[in-house]
Amino acid sequence: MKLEINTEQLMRELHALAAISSEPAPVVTRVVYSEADMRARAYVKQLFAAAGLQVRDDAVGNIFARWVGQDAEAPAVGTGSHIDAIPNAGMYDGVVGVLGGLEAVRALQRSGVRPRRSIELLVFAAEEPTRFGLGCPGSRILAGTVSPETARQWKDAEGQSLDALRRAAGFTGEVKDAVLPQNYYGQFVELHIEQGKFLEQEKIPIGAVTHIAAPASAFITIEGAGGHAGGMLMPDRKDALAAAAKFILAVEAAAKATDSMDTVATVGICDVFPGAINSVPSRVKLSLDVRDIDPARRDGVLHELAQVSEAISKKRGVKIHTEMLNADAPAASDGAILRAIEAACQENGLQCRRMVARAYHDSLFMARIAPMAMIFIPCRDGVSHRPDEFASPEEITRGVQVLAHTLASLAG
Ligand code: HGY
Ligand code: MN
Ligand code: MN
Repeated sequence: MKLEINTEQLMRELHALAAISSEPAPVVTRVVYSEADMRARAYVKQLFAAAGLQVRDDAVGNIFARWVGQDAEAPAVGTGSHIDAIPNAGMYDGVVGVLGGLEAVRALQRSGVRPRRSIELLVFAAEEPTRFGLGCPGSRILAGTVSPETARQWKDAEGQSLDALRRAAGFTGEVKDAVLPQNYYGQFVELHIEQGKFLEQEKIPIGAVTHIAAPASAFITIEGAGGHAGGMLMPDRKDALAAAAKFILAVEAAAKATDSMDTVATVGICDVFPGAINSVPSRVKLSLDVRDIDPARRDGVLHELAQVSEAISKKRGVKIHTEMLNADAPAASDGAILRAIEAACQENGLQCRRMVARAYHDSLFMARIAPMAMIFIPCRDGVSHRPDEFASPEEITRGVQVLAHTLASLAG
């Protein structure tokens, strides 16, 4: 089945969406429930409606756009990704899976096929941890991996709850009704840029993702004693930033010390109080992000860092408090979907390699309620979460081609 992908239209839509941002181009920033996010949602929803899809929002802002199949009652085949973007991001992360998913559906519609099962395009409420410190709030909720009560109380840096923010954004209804029943989807497939260098280095156009690394994240607060940068003698100091520096280097060392390249750890946030040039820092708030496809190895790093905190606290007389945000299990893709992706590559004469997803994705949580797999396309130099993030129209088109064929074979 040869499918015509309308690359021009898809690229026009990608660039139009990229222009909807709370930062001037070429930066893309779209934090969930922000004004830019709401404009982006309106933009994609009118595209879905124009494609004749049945569109609905759930109580937290997950968007569902359904192409009803011949057997409307059968579990749908799901695809999709996210349109939220962290501060100072690029225009492809997540969006390729949403607008690419739409173009895959339109290509199937144009080819005249009518799938036996419905194909549903999903835009997750948010994939990025920017707002609540926790990634994938939307898919966590719809996959039922968190109690609706807990989710409603997730707070942002200003102390606004998810419940208040979602209502202010116009999402009504009960959060508990956003939880999907177990057999809602028969399968879920997500198209995404790799956000790594493997495919580009190997000159391979398509990745079939076998595992999604499991993230664990935390906030670490280090409380010391402030004082005058001139008057406070060194032996009298409990410098919270100097203690944080020791901890940050220990994070890097602990990730490097495991026997695997699959272990990664990052301190991405370092808020210093009072942050004055002539004042000894009294408090520092750090973020911690540790990932691995092997949860035991990842938890070993967390355990080691807990011991490091103890030692720093004793030696330097500072208090260190760790607030774990999440420690999720990794996800393994479904063999049958991987084979469908590989068959689609074969049909299109495209080389395909099985690989690991080192960034997490909403598919990590979709795996809790349906067989899941992901399709990766290369991105230049593996760059992502930066305005110079780039995937070429050809690479995106190949990804959409494979996704469309995979959806068609899964939806019968
Ligand atoms: O952090 C991640 O892995 C994802 O891009 N939010
Ligand atoms: Mn991202
Ligand atoms: Mn993403």
